[in-house]
Amino acid sequence: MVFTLIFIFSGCSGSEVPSSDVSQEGSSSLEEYIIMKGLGEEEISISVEEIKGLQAISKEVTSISSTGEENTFQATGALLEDVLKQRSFNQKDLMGLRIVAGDGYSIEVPKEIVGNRDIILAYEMNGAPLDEQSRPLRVVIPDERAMYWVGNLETIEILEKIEKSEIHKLLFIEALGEIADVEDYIYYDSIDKAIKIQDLLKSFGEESTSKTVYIKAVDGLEKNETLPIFQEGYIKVTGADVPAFLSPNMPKGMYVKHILYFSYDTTAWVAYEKAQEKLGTLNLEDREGISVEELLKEIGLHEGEAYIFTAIDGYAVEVDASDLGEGIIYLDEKGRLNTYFKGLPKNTSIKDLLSVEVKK
Ligand SMILES: Nc1nc2c(c(=O)[nH]1)N[C@H]1C(S)=C(S)[C@@H](COP(=O)(O)O)O[C@H]1N2
Ligand SMILES: [Mo]
Repeated sequence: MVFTLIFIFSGCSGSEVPSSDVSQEGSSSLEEYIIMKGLGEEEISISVEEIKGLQAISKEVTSISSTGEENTFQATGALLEDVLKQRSFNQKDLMGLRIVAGDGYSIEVPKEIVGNRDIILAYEMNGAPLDEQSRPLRVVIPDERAMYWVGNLETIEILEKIEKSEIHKLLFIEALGEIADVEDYIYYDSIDKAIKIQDLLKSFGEESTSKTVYIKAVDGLEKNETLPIFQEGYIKVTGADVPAFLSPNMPKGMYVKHILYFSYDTTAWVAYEKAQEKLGTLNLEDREGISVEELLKEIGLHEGEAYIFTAIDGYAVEVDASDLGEGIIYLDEKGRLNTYFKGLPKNTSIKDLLSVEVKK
């Protein structure tokens, strides 16, 4: 029932009459339109008619899938640059975009892409009008990943800045199951375990001042997700593709599989298994694990003179930055994460590691 309703609501949001707080530019109100935010104080609505009236370009364009596969199309549409120019903006100066679709899909387009690529607002693909799913416009960014090619375009938001905060603390995703509630999560044909992100953030009592969450996957994919979207999701910790960010209410294209880490504010949540895949292992005596120094570098943990290592039971120990090169974090037979520092006293060998923090 709930799902049906969500479906109906989102299904018709693309072509509705604009709400009254939106200033109308151009003609009649029943036609298709998109919304642009961030060009001024008020959001503006731009009719698809207006976009079709701009200089049309028709171009062979290639998209890249998540597995690296390329697909080529003939796209016809107008350039976002022309829409911006008419309003005295230049695409090159923008810090980034967030593109939102009528079906709930949304993605942030970083400055490097916005500043270097054509962004086509396409109304025809391969010489035919867009299909029902993609109407009224599809964003086409040639030679970029298909995840940026947002169909069913509803809103383009110009971002003022892209957040990237300093990391002061890292926590292990593997340790989360021991401190937060884990629920059954149906993933295709299997019943896996997942943690509700809302619970997770609550149990750590951390109020984020940032508006976005940064997620990096082990294959190099990087994404910023809005905090509201992130908070509605789950981190799946068992079964295929883990750790994965997902939600039953979210378009599948927004899922992030094989997370290396995600961060918001000054905290990063790291998947040990993925860090090992990415960084490789180091042998110290008879133990094999990832180098503490390399891990902190990968996450960009802000340089400190000393770090505090804390176990799940609250046991904590301080280690000088100069000793990190001789330290590893390893997984034992019981599946616990431990630390080992060569040449340091035994009290630095932590069982069941939860976090590493810069000493203030
Ligand atoms: N509106 C909307 N646009 C979207 C998506 C979506 O779920 N909704 N998925 C994106 C992702 S992740 C991909 S890979 C491509 C898939 O495009 P295709 O269905 O045309 O192959 O569309 C992108 N644009
Ligand atoms: Mo995708």
